Amino acid sequence: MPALNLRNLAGLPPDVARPAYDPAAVVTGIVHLGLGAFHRAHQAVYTDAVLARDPRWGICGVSLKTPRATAPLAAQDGLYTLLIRSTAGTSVRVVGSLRETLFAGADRAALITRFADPRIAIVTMTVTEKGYCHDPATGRLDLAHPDIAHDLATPQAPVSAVGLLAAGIAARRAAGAGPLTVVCCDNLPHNGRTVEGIVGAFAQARDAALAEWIGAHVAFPNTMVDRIVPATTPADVADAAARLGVDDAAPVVAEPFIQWVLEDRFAGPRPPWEEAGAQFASDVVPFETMKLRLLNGSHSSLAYLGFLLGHETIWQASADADLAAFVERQMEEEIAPTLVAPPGVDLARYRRDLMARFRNTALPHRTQQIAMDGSQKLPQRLLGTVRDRLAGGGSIRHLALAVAAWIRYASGRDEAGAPIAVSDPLSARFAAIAAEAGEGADAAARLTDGFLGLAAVFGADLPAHPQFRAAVAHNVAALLRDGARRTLVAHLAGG
Ligand code: CS2
Repeated sequence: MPALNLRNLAGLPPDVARPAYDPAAVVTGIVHLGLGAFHRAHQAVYTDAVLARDPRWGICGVSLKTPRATAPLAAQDGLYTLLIRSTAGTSVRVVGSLRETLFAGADRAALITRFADPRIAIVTMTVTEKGYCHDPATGRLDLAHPDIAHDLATPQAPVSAVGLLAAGIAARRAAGAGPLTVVCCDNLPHNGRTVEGIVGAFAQARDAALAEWIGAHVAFPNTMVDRIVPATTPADVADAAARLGVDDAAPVVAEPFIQWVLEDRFAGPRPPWEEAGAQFASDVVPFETMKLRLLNGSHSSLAYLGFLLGHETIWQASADADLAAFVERQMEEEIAPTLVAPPGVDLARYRRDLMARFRNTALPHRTQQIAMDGSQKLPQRLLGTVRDRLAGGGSIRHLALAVAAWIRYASGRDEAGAPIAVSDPLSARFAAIAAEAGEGADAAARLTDGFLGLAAVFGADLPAHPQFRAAVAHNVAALLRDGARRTLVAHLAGG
């Protein structure tokens, strides 16, 4: 079969939605760093929906680590399929907003030069939590990170997203190409402000005048992004081809739900994303805290406990009555009380809708995928909530079980004693802690002490908090002794 491209776009089957504009007539106005599935199912879709009205916002999509996405997309003129899956069926849409692709590993100089184009006004980013090379517990740049040390030593050949951004902004400043807006679309707390601090610290270490220019000319709005987008599987690739009648090597799959709330704080022009359903707000923090704590906090809880219980996907974990009862009670009793409802949002309804989204059987989302990089995710998903609960004198018994499930998972052996493929920047530390904890009666206490000693995750305050330490230790011991099922059942019976 021929591959999807601009020439065969018009001949696709009639039930395939396609761009309502001529992709060839679009001008590039956005550079996007991190060309993974999430970007292609989220920001690129909002942009696709407004290009007919305003063709200035084509996207130059950049892959940082591998050409896995850029190579097929370049061969397909940037076109790809979005398969939206629910129990009601699948809808199919070809997205055309990706007008250029670059692989930073091969096209670094071209990429840095791209920032100096005055028609480019926005840089969006989805580089995952660990891509910011920061300390997850504090949100500050980790100057000791090997990629950051490399990029400070050789600023013209950066390997990190932060170093690339700084090099690009320096080129823009030198060219007099005008102000820039950097829109972080990763699940970090106060993501705009956090990235502003990280990029500012990097620039400061490189060149104080650059840091000053960034302070005056680059805006970093906070955003809340939401859409469940599992990794694409070979079955999805086959399904896209069957529906299109041409091959697509880079389709993405997503749920029907989509949300984007952006702080209205841009340094220059921007696409009219509100016409595609995005919300602009003066304060995004209540939206973002709600989403990180309720959605992502529950997702991680389902992933760790679900994995230990033998569930491969989130919908299977959510169909487990004990586990569903646990995450519902965790949301209602411990997470929701820490939140301020954002304007127009009913938190009880939001929680119910989340459970329905998790139960989408048409969208297998692997617990192992969500379990990745827990060291980078726990602080904003579970530990901020723990801190607020402790400060207010509230119970943390559910949260402590979720944290213990992470420790049990990250220790690297499942309940049958088989190794777990733990993917995390700190996985070598985890393995050392687990080896040191060994077996036997005190293993749980040693494991708990070792993990709580990870300051990048827990900071200095939580390990010193007797209630938190005791609750986590109790649950780690129960998980090791009794297994996840008996621990969960006893937990639910315990009040
Ligand atoms: C998930 C998120 O992989 C994960 O850790 O929790 O990617 C989640 O699906 C999205 O944030 C939903 O918006």
